[in-house]
Amino acid sequence: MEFKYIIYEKSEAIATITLNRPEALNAFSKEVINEVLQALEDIRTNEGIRVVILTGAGEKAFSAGADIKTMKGFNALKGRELSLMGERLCNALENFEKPVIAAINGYALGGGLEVAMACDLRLASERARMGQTEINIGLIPGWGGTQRLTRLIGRTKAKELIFTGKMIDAKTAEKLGIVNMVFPAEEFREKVRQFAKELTLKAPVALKVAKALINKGADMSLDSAIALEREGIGVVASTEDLQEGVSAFTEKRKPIFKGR
Ligand code: DAK
Repeated sequence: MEFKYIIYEKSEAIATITLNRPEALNAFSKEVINEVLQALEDIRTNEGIRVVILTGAGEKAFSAGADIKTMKGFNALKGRELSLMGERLCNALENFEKPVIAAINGYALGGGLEVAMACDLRLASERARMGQTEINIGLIPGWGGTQRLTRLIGRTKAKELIFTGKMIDAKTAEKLGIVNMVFPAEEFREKVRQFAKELTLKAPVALKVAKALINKGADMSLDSAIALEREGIGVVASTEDLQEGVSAFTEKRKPIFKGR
């Protein structure tokens, strides 16, 4: 597959999508979004790939958000189109049937943070800076940020970040629960890879079902969500991988899961 705005690599059951417009701090244009969606479709149908890493090229940015330069002369139709593109990308990441890790190597601002929040886990370099900065250009988050940020950290802090448009550092983001872990910049890529590698060794069906239950259950009543969990565990209980896990445990060896 040939790409112009992303780098797409596959090795050791991990696919890495690198947003590759460092001269524009990896801002999301329509073309970037389309290429990420194409790569995701390739990963979806590739049984050998178990985990996805989404990151940014260069040392400076994961992504500085939607491409502000394309917003000149904006109107309702163009705004709607931009909204649809971002929604498609965020929904594709959130509903993707394999774990997606956002590796936040630098700035994650506006739409950049919104895309990272649609991923399952966020690992940050200590150099990373994050913010819903849209208010500074007279806008609000438009790719789900008002909702995903609020669900992640609660209304009080979400309002503070969205109303002020201020940037926070990686450690503050970790304390707030926006990122899972922070690593030193010089070992960031390696640490992310190690983390992803661990996930490649877990049972793929169990990961897929756990992800769906956590995502769908969050918007349901506890009773309905627990009923859904019961159905989910029914699916996982019928996998060959569960039998492999049980055998490995009793034989005191590491399991080899096949995703069946
Ligand atoms: N878009 C396009 N280009 C960008 C960009 C962006 N978001 N951010 C940076 N760049 C470009 C800069 O223009 C500059 O390009 P040249 O001038 O060299 O051609 C290059 O990247 C390097 O940036 P700087 O020179 O500014 O670098 P600094 O280190 O001085 O500053 C910075 C770094 C991250 C503090 C600064 O670049 C900055 O403040 N950038 C803007 C960040 C931001 O506000 N991001 C939020 C974007 S708004 C919608 C749905 C969703 C959205 C909008 C509408 N609807 C449904 C209607 C989403 C909106 C956003 O994401």
